[in-house]
Amino acid sequence: MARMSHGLPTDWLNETAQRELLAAIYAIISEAPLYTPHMPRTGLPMSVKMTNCGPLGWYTDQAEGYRYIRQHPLTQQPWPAMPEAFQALWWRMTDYPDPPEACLINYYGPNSRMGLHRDADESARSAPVVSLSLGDTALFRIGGPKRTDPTNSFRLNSGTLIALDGESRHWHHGVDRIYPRSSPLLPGGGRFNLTLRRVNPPN
Ligand code: MD3
Ligand code: FE
Repeated sequence: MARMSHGLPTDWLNETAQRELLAAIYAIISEAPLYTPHMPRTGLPMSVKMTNCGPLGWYTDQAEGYRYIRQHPLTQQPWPAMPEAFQALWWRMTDYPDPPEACLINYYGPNSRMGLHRDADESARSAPVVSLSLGDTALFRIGGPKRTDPTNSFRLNSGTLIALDGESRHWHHGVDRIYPRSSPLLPGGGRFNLTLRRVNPPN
């Protein structure tokens, strides 16, 4: 594993591995379609579309806000099982003793972005987060524990794996933009990001 200038452990998947994971994502979406999440209070739609696999999935709507739920909000079915190949990314990037409980699948179109935020909906506060980027390159921004801390930006291109662990787990971060047509991986263009998470502390 390498450590980039931002200090986070990173690794890369080759094109064959990327295509295999992409096929698994399309299989999940055929059962658990992408939905548009809505912000708490304002009810404004997010520009990123989402779905999940694994026992728990991240969701937000105007009425109840950010949370993890066990069923797809539209189909009411349990989230599809997490493919072994996704769990393997977790074991490859962390030495956390328990398997991930949630895999959020974010889809970014040409105009999608994600504002600066912290991930704070998991009670397993010391567990790492593992992220995989597939498709178009994203301009990612990461700051510090305070919203006003200085930030660093770097590009996440297709096949990049990052583990957010220790202090970085609680830092502000966001996606400023994606670079349309920067990758040939997705037939219709755009970017998928997988985030593997532990939600509940181990027993
Ligand atoms: C840094 N997703 O879903 S992944 C999110 O590219 C999210 O879709 C972004 O932020 C995306 O919440 C970034 C990389 C990532 C994930 C979790 C983090 C970076 C993080 C948690 C803490 C600090
Ligand atoms: Fe996040």
